[in-house]
Amino acid sequence: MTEQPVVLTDTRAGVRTLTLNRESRLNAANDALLLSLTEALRAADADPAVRVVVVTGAGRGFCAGQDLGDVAGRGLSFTEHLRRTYNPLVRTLRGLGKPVVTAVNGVAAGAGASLALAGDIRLWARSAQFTQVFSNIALVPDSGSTWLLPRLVGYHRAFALMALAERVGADEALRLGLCEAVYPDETFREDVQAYAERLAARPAHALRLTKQALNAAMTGSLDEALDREAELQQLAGDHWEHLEGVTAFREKRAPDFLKEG
Ligand code: T3D
Repeated sequence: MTEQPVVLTDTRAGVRTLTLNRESRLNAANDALLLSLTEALRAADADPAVRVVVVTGAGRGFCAGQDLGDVAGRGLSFTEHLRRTYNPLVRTLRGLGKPVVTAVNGVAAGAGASLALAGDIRLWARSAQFTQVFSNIALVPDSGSTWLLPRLVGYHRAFALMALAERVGADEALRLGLCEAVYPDETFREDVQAYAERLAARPAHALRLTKQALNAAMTGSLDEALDREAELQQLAGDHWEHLEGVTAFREKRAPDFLKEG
């Protein structure tokens, strides 16, 4: 019997969906999954037919974090392991030149919760859950959670979520700003595809520059952001997408940002 890939790839209408595929382990991450996902993200970035990337999970889980059955005897320190697997994954995901949607279909725990936060857009199914489970096994949050979570919810709430590892459901996630929208479980995959197709129809070059500006602004000063915006605006303004946007506005029609894609 042929073994199933740990990451499934599907492309429809400019949307590349990457599905974590270790269903019986709630898509807990082993090295094969982490390296395959990183590779798949890089391939999506390089493929001109792809305008938006969706990361989701097979079955009832999004990702249960590190596969705890895959740790013993791996012969790497924690530091080495993070540097070789999770860190390149998170850097690749956050640095992608295309919008990334994390479609959280079920439980997101540990590094899986970090991954759920790392998307540019986070869409949740009604039954999804988020838990900073690291302290249950006396580890510290990794894969970017210590950077992203306090920026979303503030230091104190982040610490409480990390210290108590309580599960956060969809309504609270929406209230806390851990996701942009919640959809019914029954229609989740179609709702995600429809959202991603809306993103795919937006101006790809301008969105790439927008991500660059926002990501840099998250660590810099207002002064630096103003200077960067002025530089990136020139790149956006010189691009055909801008001419199309302005022409469409004048002609009172919807812009077509796909025509040169
Ligand atoms: O380099 C390094 O190693 C450091 C990196 C660390 C990164 C991390 O992510 S550390 C955190 C690791 N993850 C966890 O500690 C999560 C452990 N899992 C849970 O706490 C719970 O399973 C969940 C909260 C995720 C879901 O609970 P529930 O009740 O919905 O499901 P369940 O029944 O506990 O799990 C279903 C199955 O998935 C079960 O297998 P079974 O009994 O049906 O054969 C369970 O053992 C398995 N599973 C769930 N999470 C993991 C897992 N198997 C391996 N590793 C897991 N992380």
